[in-house]
Amino acid sequence: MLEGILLRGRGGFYDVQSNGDIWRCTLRGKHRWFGREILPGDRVRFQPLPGQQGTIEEVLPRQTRLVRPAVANVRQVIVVMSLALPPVNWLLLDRLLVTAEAAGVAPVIVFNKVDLVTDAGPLVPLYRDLGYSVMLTSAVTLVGIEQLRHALQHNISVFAGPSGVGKSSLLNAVQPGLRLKTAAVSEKIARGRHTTRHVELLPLPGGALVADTPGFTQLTLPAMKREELAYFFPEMAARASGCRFTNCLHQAEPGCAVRQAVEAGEINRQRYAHYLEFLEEVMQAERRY
Ligand SMILES: Nc1nc2c(ncn2[C@@H]2O[C@H](COP(=O)(O)OP(=O)(O)OP(=O)(O)O)[C@@H](O)[C@H]2O)c(=O)[nH]1
Ligand SMILES: [Mg+2]
Ligand SMILES: [Zn+2]
Repeated sequence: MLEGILLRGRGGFYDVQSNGDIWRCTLRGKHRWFGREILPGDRVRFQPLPGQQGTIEEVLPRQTRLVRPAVANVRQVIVVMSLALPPVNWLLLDRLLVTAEAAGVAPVIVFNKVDLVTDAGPLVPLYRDLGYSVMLTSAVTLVGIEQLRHALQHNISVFAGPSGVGKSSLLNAVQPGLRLKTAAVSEKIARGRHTTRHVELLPLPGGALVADTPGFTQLTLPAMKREELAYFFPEMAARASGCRFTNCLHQAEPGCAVRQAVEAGEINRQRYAHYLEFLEEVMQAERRY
């Protein structure tokens, strides 16, 4: 038996990377898999067959599982936003950060298309101050590409962000010859569909596995208790112990250290507004369970 990582599954075939080779596998005993899922990123055990083929016998326990994109064992989400067109979707950025943290996956924020702006704007340093890893890149001038390449090494990463921000272009810049399809923002809108459609892990030199994903702007927050949300906002988590009530949700409670920090300008108002919006959503979802 060999062990490997599933890169992609399509049409009943599963490509598994093991010791630098790719094995084309099928699933042993279809009925045994009923109701069980197998995702790119899953570590699997397979019986090797002649001609670099095999049968997958077992999926090993997962460390993480992202819902969108559905990839297992992801170590980091590269959240890509564009500083030009399309403009930064700050709400989606915060949503992606919360989603990543809740799944136990480290977020890396990439502000792309720096070649098109003279000033990245006041909110970009905010995220670095919050403790996030922030990169400024250009797939055209290749600014920041080496840093991005380095971050991808020996890791399973997924790229996420709206359509047209340059996720595929960045991967092409990281790995010349990859030739992922890209398309102008205007064409994407005109065609009304994404350039990147299937989710698969691409093996890059340096032991990197990366998933390019179709752009999206809709994303449901993962199920969580309302008290948990503030943990995923570092600036609030750091102050919550100063609140009068231990179960403070930082809405309108008296003696709330988070609100005081917002009033004092120590917590960014937009971030706080997003927190309140997400809190509503989390509470709505709680009622459905
Ligand atoms: N000027 C400039 N243009 C860029 C940069 N990165 C990407 N683009 C352009 O932006 C457009 C969209 O790039 P894609 O790589 O297709 O975007 P994507 O995020 O993969 O989009 P989807 O696959 O639809 O989700 C293309 O026309 C790219 O050439 C950049 O750093 N600078
Ligand atoms: Mg793409
Ligand atoms: Zn509070």
